[in-house]
Amino acid sequence: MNTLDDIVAHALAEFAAISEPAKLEEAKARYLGKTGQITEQMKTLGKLPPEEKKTVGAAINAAKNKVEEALNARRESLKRVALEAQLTSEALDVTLPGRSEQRGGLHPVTRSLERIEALFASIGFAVADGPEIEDDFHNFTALNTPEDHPARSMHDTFYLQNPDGSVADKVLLRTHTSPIQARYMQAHVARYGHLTHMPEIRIIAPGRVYRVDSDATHSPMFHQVEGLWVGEDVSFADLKGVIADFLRSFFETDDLNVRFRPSFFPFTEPSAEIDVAFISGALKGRWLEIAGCGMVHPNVLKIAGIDPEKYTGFAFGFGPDRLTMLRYGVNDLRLFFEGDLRFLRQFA
Ligand code: 2NM
Repeated sequence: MNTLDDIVAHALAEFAAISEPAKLEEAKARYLGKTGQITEQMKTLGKLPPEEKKTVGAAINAAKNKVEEALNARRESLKRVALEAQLTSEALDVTLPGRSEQRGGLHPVTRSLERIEALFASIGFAVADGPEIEDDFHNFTALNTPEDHPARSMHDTFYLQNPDGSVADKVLLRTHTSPIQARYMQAHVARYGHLTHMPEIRIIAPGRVYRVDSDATHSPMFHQVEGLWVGEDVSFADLKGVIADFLRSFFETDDLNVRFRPSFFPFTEPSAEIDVAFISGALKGRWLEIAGCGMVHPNVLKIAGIDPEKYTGFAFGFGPDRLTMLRYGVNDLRLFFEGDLRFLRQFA
């Protein structure tokens, strides 16, 4: 093998071993650059006798062409490899499903509250609300609850603290939605108290309430819907009709027994617990305590400025959380308030 063949063989081997374009250009310089090996061969031509120039020149050119060809071929090959790599890494699967919108949904208790509001609206009840931070007067005193009642203790009720840590002057998280009704009655009397015949009060008061209590069936925050109907001849019979009708509508079944069991509340007299028993289905036969009710106590009417000799009223209170558990077959109240989307999505 002569020198030229050696140079070509080396160049070809070197190019083949290179996989980076920049390195390939450096290698090119070593053969074809100003001081490259092929170029140096060209420079020897001048010293040759004229008769050899032609053949040696032709051989050098042929070698140069081979090197250039190999160089170009390697350049193309590296370009192809780079393109393949880019196409692979940037591959786009146009058959993948798109990212769809995440649809929100109403909380199951909110769905119940909306149903309850709609059902009572259909028999003329307006929706009333009020503050969740209440004072002792509206939460207890106006509702005929005595000074020594257990609900008034620190043990049962969340009292607010002053910034220095001392207990605020009997400011609390409302323990029921009845203060809404107490406030509503007072405002009603302020507007219509001068009339010989005040318009009837027919409201429901839905909302969050707070008690110091927490287990599978009690949450420190839960919901209540209370109702109030005050007028000139409102009776316990009206109460029974309204409640029984509501429960059958809410549970969408007439297969329902409803019973009123004598009970006691400071703000009603007489008072009753309301039980339901489903006639069929998973819960069939068992009496379930579902609400409390009664005729509004004369003292409650009096404190609001309503004459109990002229007006009577009934009131009731139930837990929409519990109604929702029964309607959907949920067995742990806490699931409603943990915010676990795996649970909540089932109602969306
Ligand atoms: C209940 C049970 C019985 C009730 C009473 C009143 C008011 F303001 F008229 F006095 N509101 N709600 C009431 C009566 C609530 O919940 C178990």
